[in-house]
Amino acid sequence: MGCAVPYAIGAKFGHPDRPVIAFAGDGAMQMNGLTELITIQRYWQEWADPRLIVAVLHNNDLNHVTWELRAMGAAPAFRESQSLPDVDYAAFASSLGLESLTVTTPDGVGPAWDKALTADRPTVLDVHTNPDIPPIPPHTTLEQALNTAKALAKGDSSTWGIIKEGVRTKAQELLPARNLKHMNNPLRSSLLQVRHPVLAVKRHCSSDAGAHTS
Ligand SMILES: Cc1ncc(C[n+]2csc(CCOP(=O)(O)OP(=O)(O)O)c2C)c(N)n1
Ligand SMILES: [Mg+2]
Repeated sequence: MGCAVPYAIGAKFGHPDRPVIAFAGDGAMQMNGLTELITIQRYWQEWADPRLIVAVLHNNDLNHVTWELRAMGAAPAFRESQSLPDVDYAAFASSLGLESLTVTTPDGVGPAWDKALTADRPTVLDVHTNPDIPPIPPHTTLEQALNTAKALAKGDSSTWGIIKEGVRTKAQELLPARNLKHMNNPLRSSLLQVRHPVLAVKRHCSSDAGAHTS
């Protein structure tokens, strides 16, 4: 946690002629990413290709750990430790003279990436995301599933949101038209337009890799 933006800056110094993309959680941005945007503001004009895109996954929650506690400890979300103050990441970036966009709907994702990938300076994409979508790892155990169900049954404040998103996701799988839209994912098609390979930076450090592939 907290490594994406500093690693992205390092990648830019290693390959100033290539675009670099970092995906960062909002908790990580509040930990150190926001201050590292000041580093970007200081140095970006030295880079031959000025594109450095920081996509902030804005869910107002330390979500990885919220889900970890549900799946491993059968513990409902403990808001006092998990919730984050709401911050306007795009406004902060703008105040530094960086490009910025706020994305609040799925349809806004494609155009935002198009703008970021054609910008003449680094960009912060403030992407609002839903903390109630389970980050299901590839090998979920029965114990993890049961723990999560127990946590929700204990009165987790997100119980109904999680059920709603679960039903909606299942319905999308069953409706072919929606499926097609999902397959033609706008981020993927925007990235395919970039001529040189893009360096994507992981959100969380490897110590977390066992539980989630984030
Ligand atoms: C330096 C450090 N502190 C704490 C953790 C434990 N940890 C892993 S993920 C996480 C929450 C991350 O929250 P956020 O950045 O908002 O990302 P989200 O999971 O919400 O997408 C925490 C506290 C860590 N991996 N590294
Ligand atoms: Mg978060």
